[in-house]
Amino acid sequence: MVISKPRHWKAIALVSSAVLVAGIAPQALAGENAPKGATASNVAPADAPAGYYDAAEGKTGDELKTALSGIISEQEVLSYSDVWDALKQTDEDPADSSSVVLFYSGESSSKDNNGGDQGNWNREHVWAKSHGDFGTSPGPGTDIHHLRPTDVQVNSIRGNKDFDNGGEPVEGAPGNSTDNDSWEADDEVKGDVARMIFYMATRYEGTDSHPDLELNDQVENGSAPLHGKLSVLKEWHEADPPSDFEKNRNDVIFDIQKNRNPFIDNPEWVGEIF
Ligand SMILES: [Ca+2]
Ligand SMILES: [Ca+2]
Ligand SMILES: [Ca+2]
Repeated sequence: MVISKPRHWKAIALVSSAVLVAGIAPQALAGENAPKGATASNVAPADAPAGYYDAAEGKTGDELKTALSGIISEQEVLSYSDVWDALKQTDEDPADSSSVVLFYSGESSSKDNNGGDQGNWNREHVWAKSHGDFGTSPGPGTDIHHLRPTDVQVNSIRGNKDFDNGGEPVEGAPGNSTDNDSWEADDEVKGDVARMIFYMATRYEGTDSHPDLELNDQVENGSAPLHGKLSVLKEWHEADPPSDFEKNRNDVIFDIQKNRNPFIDNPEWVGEIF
């Protein structure tokens, strides 16, 4: 059940400022996913713990990517059924602890509205799981860094398309566009998409039992372990820097899965690696 469309982040910024002036710790989350009137149900974002990225210190290019891959590969691995409960925490609506914010549309939906029917939300694989054909067994297909609660029908329309600009507005998520071979995410989540794809390409290097995931500059990648388009995703990353909602999500995932998305913590690393 869709109950509201939270997009009014400026009001939250004002509330945060007022709270600061009053000398009380600001806990409201500013960002595209913080609805008007949001109150503190999540704590403010934290940074990576001291030392987390020490092994990446001073490195650039492929050496940096290898170091980051080693750091973020130290993680808990969830089952696909664990993912339901995890997403209820990672994507909780800051204005309503009984709801999640749906990806792409920005709408709010009851946590209990998960399922496979029209009007439900389900588990969107932002890195399309057919790209590398890894399915939903524990591994990349259950990695909550790139899994998001999404309206069933919107998820179905996105399918396994690569990301690119262009197309017609998507029914049920009109800020997003699609054509026969690609998906353009809403401006509010363009950078979120990009950083999730960069995370997947860095985490999965073929050094364990999972495929080496990488980016290329194409669409229609099919079942190859590749996702496009690199040039567009780099633009999206620049245009939409990490929001407080996205940073908080990284912290919640760190609690659950025990690893972080380095490109949310250090956006400049995208240009060093990709
Ligand atoms: Ca296209
Ligand atoms: Ca964003
Ligand atoms: Ca890789």
